[in-house]
Amino acid sequence: STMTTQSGHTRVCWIGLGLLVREYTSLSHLERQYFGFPGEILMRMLKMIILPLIMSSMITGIAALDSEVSGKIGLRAVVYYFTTTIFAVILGIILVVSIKPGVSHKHFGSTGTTPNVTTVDTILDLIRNMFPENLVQACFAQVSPGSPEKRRQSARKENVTKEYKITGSYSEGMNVLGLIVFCAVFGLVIGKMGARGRILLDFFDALNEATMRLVQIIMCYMPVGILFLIAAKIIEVEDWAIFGKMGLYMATVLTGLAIHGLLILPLIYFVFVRKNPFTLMLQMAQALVTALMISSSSATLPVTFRCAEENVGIDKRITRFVLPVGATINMDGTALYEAVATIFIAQLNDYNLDVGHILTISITATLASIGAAGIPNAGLVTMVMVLTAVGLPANDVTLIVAVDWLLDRCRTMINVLGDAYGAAVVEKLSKRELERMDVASDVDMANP
Ligand code: DAS
Repeated sequence: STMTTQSGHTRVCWIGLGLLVREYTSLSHLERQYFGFPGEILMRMLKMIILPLIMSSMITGIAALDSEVSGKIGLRAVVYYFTTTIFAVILGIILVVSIKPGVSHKHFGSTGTTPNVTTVDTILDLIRNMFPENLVQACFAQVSPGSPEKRRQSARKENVTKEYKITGSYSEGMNVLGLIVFCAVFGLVIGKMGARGRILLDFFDALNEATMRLVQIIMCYMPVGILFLIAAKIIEVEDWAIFGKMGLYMATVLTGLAIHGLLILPLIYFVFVRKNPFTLMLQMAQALVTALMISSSSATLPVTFRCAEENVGIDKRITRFVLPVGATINMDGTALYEAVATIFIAQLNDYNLDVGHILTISITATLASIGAAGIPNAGLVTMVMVLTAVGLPANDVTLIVAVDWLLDRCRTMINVLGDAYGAAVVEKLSKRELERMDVASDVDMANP
C-alpha cells in the first residue's frame, strides 16, 4: 500500500510540474518538442517491442494448445468480447439519451471536408487487413476506412501517411490484425508438424522469453518517460476553454467509461472468477496508467502482458493467445464512446433518432470498435461509418476532434482493462482443458 500511495504522490507531482512549467515559462515550439523528448523515446521503445512480442506470443500461444482446445478458448474470448462491447454500447446510449449533452447546445457549425466512408468500406477494410499482401509492409501500415477512390489516390502517393488523416487510406501504426491472423495460422501449422515443428516452437518460445526480458528493461525507464509525456501534454494544450463548451458531452463519456470500468466489468469478472475485481485492477495499474498516458492499446500491450502474467498470474497459455487479439478487437471504451458521440452529434443537429436508428448505432458502433486499430484517435476514424449509417453528416466528426486527445486516453484505459478482465475470465472458464493438458504432459514426461 505504501507503493500505491507513493505512486499517487508522484502522479500529483507530475501534474503539478506540468502546470508549473506551463504557468511560469513560455516555451517556444522547438523547446516544447525538446521537453517531450524523453516521452517520445518511451513511445518508440514500446512500439518497437510490439512486433516480436505479438509474433512470438501468438505463435507459441496457438502452437502449444491442441486445435480443439484453442478453438474453445478462442470462442470463449470472442463471446466475452462481444458481450462486454455490446453492454458498453447500451450503457453509452442510455447515458447520452438521458443526459442529452447536445440538446442544450446551439449548433456550432462543422468544418472540414466530407470524408467518404461507408459501412461496407469499413468492413471490407477490416477483412483486407486480415490478409496483408506483404508481411513486412504489415509492420508499417494498415488499410484504414476510405472509399476506393481515396485509396487509389493515396496509393499513388505514399503508403504511410505521417499525420493521422480521417480520409486517409493507410494509417500510421502496424497492421496488428493481419499479423495476428498470420501468426495464428502459422502457430496452428507448427503445432501439427510434429518433431520438426518443435524446432520452430522452441525458437519462438525463446524469442518470447527474450522479448519479455526486454519489456522488463523498458519498464524501468517508464516512470521517467511517463512523467515527461504528461508534462509535455499539459504544456501543449492550447484551448482549455473548449472543455467548458464540451463539458457535458465529455462528462457523459467519462461517466459511461467509469460505470463500465468500475461496475460492469468488475461485476462480470466477479460472477465468473469469484475474486475481488479491484485486486486485479491494482495489479494491472501500471498497464492502465500506460494506456492513459499513451492512448494506444497496441503500444500498451507489452505492459499489459507483464502485469497480467507477473502480477495477476494468468496462465501464459491464455495470455499469449488472448491478449494480442483483445488489444486489437476488444474495445469497450471505444464502442461506448462512438455510440455517445454519434448521438451527441445527432442532438446537435436536432436530428430525431427512432428505434431503428438506435439499433443501427448499436450495431455499427460495435463493428467500428472492432475495426478501430489500437492506436491514438483510431476511434474517430471508424466513427465516420457510424455517422454515415444513420445519415448524419460525416464531417461533423470534426466537432469533437478538439477534445479527443483527452477522451481517447480514457477510453483506451477501459479498452485495456476489458482485455485484462477478459483474459482472467477466459482462464477461469478454461481451467478444465488447461488442467487436462497439464496431466497429459506429466504423463508424457513420466513415460517418454
Ligand atoms: N486509442 C485506441 C486504442 O488504442 C482506440 C480509439 O481510438 O478509440 O484503444
